[in-house]
Amino acid sequence: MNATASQANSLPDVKIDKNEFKAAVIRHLHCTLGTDENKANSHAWWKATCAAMQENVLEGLRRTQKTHYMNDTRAVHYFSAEFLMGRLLSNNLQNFGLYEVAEAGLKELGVEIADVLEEEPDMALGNGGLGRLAACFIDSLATMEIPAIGYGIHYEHGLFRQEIRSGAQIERPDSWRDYGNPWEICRPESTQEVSLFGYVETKYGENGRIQKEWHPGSIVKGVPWDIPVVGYGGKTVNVLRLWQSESSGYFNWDVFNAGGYVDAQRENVQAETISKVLYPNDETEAGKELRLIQQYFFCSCSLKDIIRRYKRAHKDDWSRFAEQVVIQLNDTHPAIAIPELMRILVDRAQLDWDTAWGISTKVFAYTNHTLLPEALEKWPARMLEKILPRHLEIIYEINHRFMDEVDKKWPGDNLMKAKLSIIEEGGEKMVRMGHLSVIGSFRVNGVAELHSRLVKQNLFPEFDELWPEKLTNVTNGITPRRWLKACNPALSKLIDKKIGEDWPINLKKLEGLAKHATNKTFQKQFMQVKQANKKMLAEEILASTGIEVSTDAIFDVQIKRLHEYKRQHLNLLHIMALYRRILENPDYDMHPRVFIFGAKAAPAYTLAKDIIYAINMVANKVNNDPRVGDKLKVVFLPNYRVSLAEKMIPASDVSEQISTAGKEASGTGNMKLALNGAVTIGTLDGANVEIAEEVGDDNIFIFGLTVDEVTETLKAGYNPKDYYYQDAEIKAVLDWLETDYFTPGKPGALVSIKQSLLDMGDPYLVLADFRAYSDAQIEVDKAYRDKERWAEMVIINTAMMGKFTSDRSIQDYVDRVWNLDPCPVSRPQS
Ligand code: CR6
Repeated sequence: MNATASQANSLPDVKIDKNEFKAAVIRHLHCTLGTDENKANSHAWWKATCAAMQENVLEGLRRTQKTHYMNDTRAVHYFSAEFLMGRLLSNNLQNFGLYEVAEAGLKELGVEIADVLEEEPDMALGNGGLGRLAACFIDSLATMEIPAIGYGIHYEHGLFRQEIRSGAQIERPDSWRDYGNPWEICRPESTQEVSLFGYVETKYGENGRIQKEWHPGSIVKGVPWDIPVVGYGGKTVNVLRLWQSESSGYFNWDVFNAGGYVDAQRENVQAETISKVLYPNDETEAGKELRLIQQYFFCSCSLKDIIRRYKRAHKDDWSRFAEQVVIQLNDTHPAIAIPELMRILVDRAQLDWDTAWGISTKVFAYTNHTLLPEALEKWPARMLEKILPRHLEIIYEINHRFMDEVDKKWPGDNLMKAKLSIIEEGGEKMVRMGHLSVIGSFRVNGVAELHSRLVKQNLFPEFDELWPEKLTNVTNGITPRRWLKACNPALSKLIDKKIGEDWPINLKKLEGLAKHATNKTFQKQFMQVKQANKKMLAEEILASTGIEVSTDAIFDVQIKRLHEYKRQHLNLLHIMALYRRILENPDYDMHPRVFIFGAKAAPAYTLAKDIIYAINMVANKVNNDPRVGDKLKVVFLPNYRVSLAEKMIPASDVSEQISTAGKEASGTGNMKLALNGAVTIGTLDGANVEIAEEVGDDNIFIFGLTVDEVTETLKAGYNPKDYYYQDAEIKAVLDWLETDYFTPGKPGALVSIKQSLLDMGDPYLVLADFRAYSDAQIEVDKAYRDKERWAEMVIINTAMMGKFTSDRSIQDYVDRVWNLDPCPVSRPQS
């Protein structure tokens, strides 16, 4: 299945030795940083090490770009408003096969590599799963030697840094490049200009053809920054190109002349603000003018960049454009690229509409990442008209022609037209970006089997009927280079010894571990690694929260954005129930457990912030209650991010994947945790379903309502109060929230959670699933106490995660969507 990856790559071959590496680091310490070994602090060592690495990276980049240019290859362009890259040094070292060389070299210079790596700020240009998926995908694309470019926004501030003060989340600005980022390269020579606002003039060309001319009210510059993306083996080095906005200093002459002076002033967005900050909303639509401008800004820059490159080889011959270019739209955030390409083809290149549409609909493919209605982007037509007047016209034209098609299929069916139209009428006229994406793309995919089925059945059933070939599935994946090899070196080495070293590019090989799952010696080795990882995490927990935890306890981990549908509050209610059971019966029989959370809440999502506060308040009480001792601990690790995930995941015993069935499109944390030997407790939602298929029912704890049962329950008129009155434990725990037991002197401080569950109708069925969850947790407890049985489960989980490498996802995209070939880049003989 991973033919491309395994063909294209052997294991990373070491190109430079320790002494050369040391010399390069020292040279950069002296000549790039102007310091020396005696004065340098960890930060300087980090920068010098990055600079030394960057020499190899840039050589690979040059070679790759030359190879791609010479071969004039078809390439995929991954358009994404988010790339959650995390740290790059350790990854780049690993991918070049130089990690051990660097570790030993630095040691000889008196420096610990771990301290150096800790200096690197995370590149947090994303919110959560969607952004991290984009980062995993570009890693796989480079590893599989596929010509690819990632296109996005060079946010000055990525996702906010989370601090916890008196239990509550405080947001602080993230500044990932305050002291300069050693990996990025500015390319001012490839600057693009982007138009905004203004008006459209209708003219008649010489041939009598109607000609549209957009007179923009404002023009901004987009300056590209390139981040090299090193494939495993260090052969292909692709690029992530991120656009930064700058003022163009352009005077709005046209608008001024047309008498729009006041408008011109009002519409003059401050150019620099466009790429200033990442919107911190996960899933939910931001609904802001600036957000739409951000989307258009990076799409327009990227399209112009692609076209510039295409024209270098093909001049004005558009006939081969769709052969050379495929653009993957990561959610609807870049959907505005569709009318932008049409505008360029029709207004600029003067192609007729049908030719332009023929090209455009062979270029775009769209990935849907959610069914949550509040996350499906819609923009007021009025807003589009103001910011992008020509694009609105084009969208109307696309829609008009599409409505004709609908009429052919369902003659005279106006309800159907209203349903499928890009324009939502009724209240304020809205432009549905999801519909635009489906209509303008040749392929649409969901991100897990279950999700893709629901996309077909519930979200876009009529589109599926109209174009039966268009909707498909590509199950998400994760890069095993970062999420096992780099983050869990001890386990990686154990695996290397057992099954050889090429599993990072052929993850199905992990299945070779399964036959050792019952082997006592191997179990012991595997669990020793887990224990050592738990010790490291315990130290981290102590350092960052002051909480002491026992590594003999079960480390039960829930890490993901905070959202009601992900149900961190279900976890919390269960913790409270356990606490109550212990108070009522000091001999309550359970294996000690540490519940560990990591989660950021969108700053405006009050209930999500309340849940964080509640977790911390409950933690405070439980952790300091002498009646509880080591049996139960609760830890909320602040500022959850990629680099923290890399420490938590290898140390986890239990993986909490407890979303309401039908709500989590896929999940990817579930894959990372299972890959590192955590056993899942989860609902039949998203990719959990496929994880269960791979590991088998005996090696996962599935509980709760299925998608169909959720639907039935809601249809039957779900009343959470029934559960409240019928289950004494649920009642006691919810009532507890209303007292000041956890918030001394502040009764009612946690009441919003109870209200959301009882008075607001418990939209995510927390109470309906509580008992099943609690029972499943009892099963987890039992299973853990049988050491051998648990070790077997853990090993099987790691062994059966082969399917979830992002190399497989990329291969699926290649086969089902992109239709392109790898382009091997040779490395110089050393
Ligand atoms: N929030 C899904 O919710 C999925 C990722 C990547 C999400 C999550 O289940 O794994 O995308 N959706 O496909 C959106 O961001 C819209 C996410 O990360």
